[in-house]
Amino acid sequence: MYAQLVDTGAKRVAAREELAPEDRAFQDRIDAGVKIEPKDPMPEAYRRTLIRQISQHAHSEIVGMLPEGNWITRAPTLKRKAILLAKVQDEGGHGLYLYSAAETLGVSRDQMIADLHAGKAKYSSIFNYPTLTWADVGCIGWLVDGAAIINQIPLCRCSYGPYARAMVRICKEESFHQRQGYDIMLALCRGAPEQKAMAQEAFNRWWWPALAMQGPPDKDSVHSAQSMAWRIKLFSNDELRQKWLDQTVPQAQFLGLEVPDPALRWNAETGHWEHGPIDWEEFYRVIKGDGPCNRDRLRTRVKAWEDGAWVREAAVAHAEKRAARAKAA
Ligand code: BYC
Repeated sequence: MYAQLVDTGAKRVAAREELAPEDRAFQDRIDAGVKIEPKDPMPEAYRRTLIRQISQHAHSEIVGMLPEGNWITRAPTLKRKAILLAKVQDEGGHGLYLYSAAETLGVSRDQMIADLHAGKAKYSSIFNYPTLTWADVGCIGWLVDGAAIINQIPLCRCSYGPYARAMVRICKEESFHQRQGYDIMLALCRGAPEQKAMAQEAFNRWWWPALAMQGPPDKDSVHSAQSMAWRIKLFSNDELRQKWLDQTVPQAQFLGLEVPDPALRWNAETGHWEHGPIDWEEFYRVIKGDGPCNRDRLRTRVKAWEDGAWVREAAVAHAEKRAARAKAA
């Protein structure tokens, strides 16, 4: 309903016998675990699905620098500031690897950024929430990077070579990000009652958006079935959400934090935690542009792009001069 910005043309997953011979050959390569490389033949819908997902992923990394960047000047100690600076820089690097991976599919970075700035391309819902206290920085690292790792480790084995290789580098850094977030929460929860209260208050605000960020429930997920058939996704949204829940609840218990979900329960039969209903209306409102910080995030990105125009122009002028000099020589 709120999807299909990039219409892949694939409304349902076609059975093998319905596929054209070249698409069947492609599917056989995917099923055999062969990595697809940029110059290999690929169905147009596969290429467009990858551009959609990888560019959105890149935008999430870049917009994801903003909520934490807000705390660099106010980090409580020099050590925390140095760690946070490194983390936010890492996110910028992740965005650049991912834009490069998407460019191998024939789309330019300028086009992807124009789509983001025009509000046509999405980025993760989670970055449309504000960071009101230092504990929010802890919650982002622990909960959001924790969710990102669960989503991204399988992507290291996805079918498209450049995306899978970019994810290997990214995942190495994400695990440090999650640990730094948990470390902030640990310090606050072992601190004064006011610090513990601040940790609980931030946790209450981040819990539900973090639970929703793996995407709509499987029954409403538009792209999952086809993306899983192409091994662009290896796990469904609900499977990823369950893994995150099972990992995170014991971590919250260790911190002594109360999960803000009265319906949360351990199911001894399945061996999994179960959560109460997620407010999907809020999720869709946020991804449509009406979250608490959507306008602010986009305004900041557009301003950064415009303020940086002179750097891009200078780089182009320098490259042209070098090329002209090389030609003359
Ligand atoms: N926010 O059919 P579905 C990070 C959209 S970076 C916004 O299930 P799909 C980090 C979806 O795009 C985190 N939109 O889609 C960075 C689709 O709309 P379109 C980012 C969402 O693609 C810095 C529609 O809803 N990670 O963690 O099969 C600092 C229907 O959904 C969201 C990635 O991008 C959402 N949360 O599955 C710290 C990982 N969820 O495109 C941390 C790569 C869904 O048709 N991406 N939508 O207009 C993926 O794995 C998949 O794209 C998703 C969604 C699981 C996110």
